[in-house]
Amino acid sequence: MSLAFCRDCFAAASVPAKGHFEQKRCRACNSPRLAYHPELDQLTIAHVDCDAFYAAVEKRDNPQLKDKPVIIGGGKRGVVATACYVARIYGIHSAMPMYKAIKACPHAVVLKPNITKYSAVGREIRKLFENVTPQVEPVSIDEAFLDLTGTERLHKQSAAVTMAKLAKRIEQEVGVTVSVGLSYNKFLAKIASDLDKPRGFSVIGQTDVIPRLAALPVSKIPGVGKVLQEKLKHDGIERISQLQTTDLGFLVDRYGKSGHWLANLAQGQDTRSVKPRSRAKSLSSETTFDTDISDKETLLRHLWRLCEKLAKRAKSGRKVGKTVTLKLKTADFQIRTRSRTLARPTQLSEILYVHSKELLLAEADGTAFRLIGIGLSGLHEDLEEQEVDLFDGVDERKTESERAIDLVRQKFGDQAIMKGRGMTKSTK
Ligand code: DCP
Ligand code: MG
Repeated sequence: MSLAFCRDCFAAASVPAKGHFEQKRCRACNSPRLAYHPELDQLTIAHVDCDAFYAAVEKRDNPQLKDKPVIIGGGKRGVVATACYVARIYGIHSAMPMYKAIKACPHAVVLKPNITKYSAVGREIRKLFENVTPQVEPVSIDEAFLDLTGTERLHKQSAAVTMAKLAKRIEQEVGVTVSVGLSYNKFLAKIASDLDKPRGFSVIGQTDVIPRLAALPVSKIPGVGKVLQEKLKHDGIERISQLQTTDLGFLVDRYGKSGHWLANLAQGQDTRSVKPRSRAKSLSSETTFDTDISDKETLLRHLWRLCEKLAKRAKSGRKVGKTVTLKLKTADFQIRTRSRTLARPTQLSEILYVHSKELLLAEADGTAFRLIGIGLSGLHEDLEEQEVDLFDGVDERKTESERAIDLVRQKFGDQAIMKGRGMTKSTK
């Protein structure tokens, strides 16, 4: 397999046995889009991310917008969701307040997001991913990790060529462009996909990992948010090169577990595997009591814990579901199930709790129960987060606070925040 090829016609380019690859254009089609890396035939972990995704879909559907600066955003939060690459020339970026964006580029075309449409496009793209490998881990509406290990024999080409062909196919069949990062682990693949946007194809191997990372600011490390960036800056660390040379003991002293994590990533070490989503159609969680329970408050406390547990599993599998089912087993082993279908799918414990609580209160008439369980069915994947993360009769502040807590737990672990309802007698 070749170490260089053309990303337009896929012709192999020859690489001199010694010395640098200096060919500028494809000898077959004259395209300048050549891919070369000394380890090109060995790297199999890819990250794919669509370019200016929402804006790209809108441009696809209205060719008059093709060369215009397009901003998608506004709505409730009044911020930019994304800006096309023309608009980015004016300094516009995601999460910028809309008024600032319009000030920077008054002639921009501003469109409200159509999440339903973007989700459908996201699903179409995912099907194409799954054509090349079953090992696809979607990360968000427009990005995924692909593990192509072992596909070389099947496709009779390197993972690199498979990915370049996939990118071309997405352009032709879906009408949006993507950027591909190829490496030997997820962290590096993700870093790589961002290096050459839009329509990019970047490769990071063992031979160049250290200098490639060294050139980047720490903010490029996924998971290094504003707070950690500030703390690092305070310690004089702004670039990954500095993490590479800082004493591990110092990093661990200052940042605990995160110090280890940062030090490993700075060397390009990441042991996470690509995890395809499970295809479960329902999730459930139940508990059998040591002694039968008839007290409402005690049952509600158990119910809340189960809701939290179920929500956690739904979130980690990125699932949302529409039907909530309460299961009870009486002291004499009679099973009662009560279900409710929600107006909108959810994965939030607050919403699960509000509905299952009503179901439970209708049953908790003094009967002694030996088991309580909760289930969520009608599952599908949570790619339409903005669409499904609605309130369904639950206090909006509660759902927002649940999202905020999730972020903290993701970073610092489950014990970082416990909700009072699971610990005290209050079941509000
Ligand atoms: N998005 C959003 N709000 C944000 C960031 C993103 O609503 N703060 C939405 C709009 C994006 C989509 O998610 O189109 C994908 O996010 P990306 O971060 O991948 O950004 P883009 O695909 O728009 O641009 P890029 O080419 O940088 O990936
Ligand atoms: Mg994107």
